[in-house]
Amino acid sequence: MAHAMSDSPYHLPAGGLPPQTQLLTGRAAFTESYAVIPAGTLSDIVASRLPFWQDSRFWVLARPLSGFAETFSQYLAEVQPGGGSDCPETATGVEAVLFVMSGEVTVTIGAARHVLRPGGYAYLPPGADWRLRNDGDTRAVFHWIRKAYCAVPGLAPPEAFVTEDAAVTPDPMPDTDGRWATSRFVDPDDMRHDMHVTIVTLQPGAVIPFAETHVMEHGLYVLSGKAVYRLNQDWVEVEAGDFIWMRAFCPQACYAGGPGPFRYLLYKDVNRHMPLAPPGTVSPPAR
Ligand code: UGY
Ligand code: MN
Repeated sequence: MAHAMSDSPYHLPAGGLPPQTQLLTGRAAFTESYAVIPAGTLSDIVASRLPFWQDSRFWVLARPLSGFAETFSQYLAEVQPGGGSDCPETATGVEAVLFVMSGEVTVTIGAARHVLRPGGYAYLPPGADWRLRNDGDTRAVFHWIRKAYCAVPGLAPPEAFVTEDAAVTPDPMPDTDGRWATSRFVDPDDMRHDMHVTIVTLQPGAVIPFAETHVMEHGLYVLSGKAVYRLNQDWVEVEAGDFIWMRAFCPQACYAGGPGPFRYLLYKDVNRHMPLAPPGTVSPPAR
């Protein structure tokens, strides 16, 4: 499928189908603790369609999978001009983040209409009445991250909000002179939120200096730049348009390679107790 030129600062999926002359050697990997879905694998034949969406297709980058990452699903959505949905979400209790990479989408939340352009970000709480249309004249490409909201008695779910990448001042990580920084779209102290979708920026040569090993899962889409990423016991070279999916406790670190900043959209489940087996479902030890 041919696409109009884009001036997006983020890497977009090309679609199409590789030629018969292409070698099979590539960087796609699915291991016990991480998956790498390189940009070049997002071809026409691996895209899905969804009910009640018109002129749209979706590259499913992550989904709950037993024995692997379990808390979220992430789609790279492509909506043609005039396309969209009046019934985008068909499950109940689901919250979402939309992050626009190219084109223009109109997101209506209740009675409020928002036009989101590249860098546009929307948080949609569980039960939000929302719809989406591409009223522009080029394809729109955006991330759609879905999570079953973990409600807590006594805590109301968060309200919907819309913002953009450029409106958020990246929060420098300690002792890095801002060479590693995180754009946070919600207050980390706000316990109503059970997922953070942030943008991490590392300047060329900056590093995550230890193998983070944590209970939270990640979906990581490289928006721009390149790096060598440490995933469990492997060093993996990644570039703009690649997706990394990390299981809980997958050790992770990186060196940013330059020449430009290495930036990625990062999903992380946060702020909730770990679910335990209900009483009575665990057998007492045999006597
Ligand atoms: O917040 C994080 O877990 C983040 N530093 N992880 C990452 O970038 N891989
Ligand atoms: Mn992490």
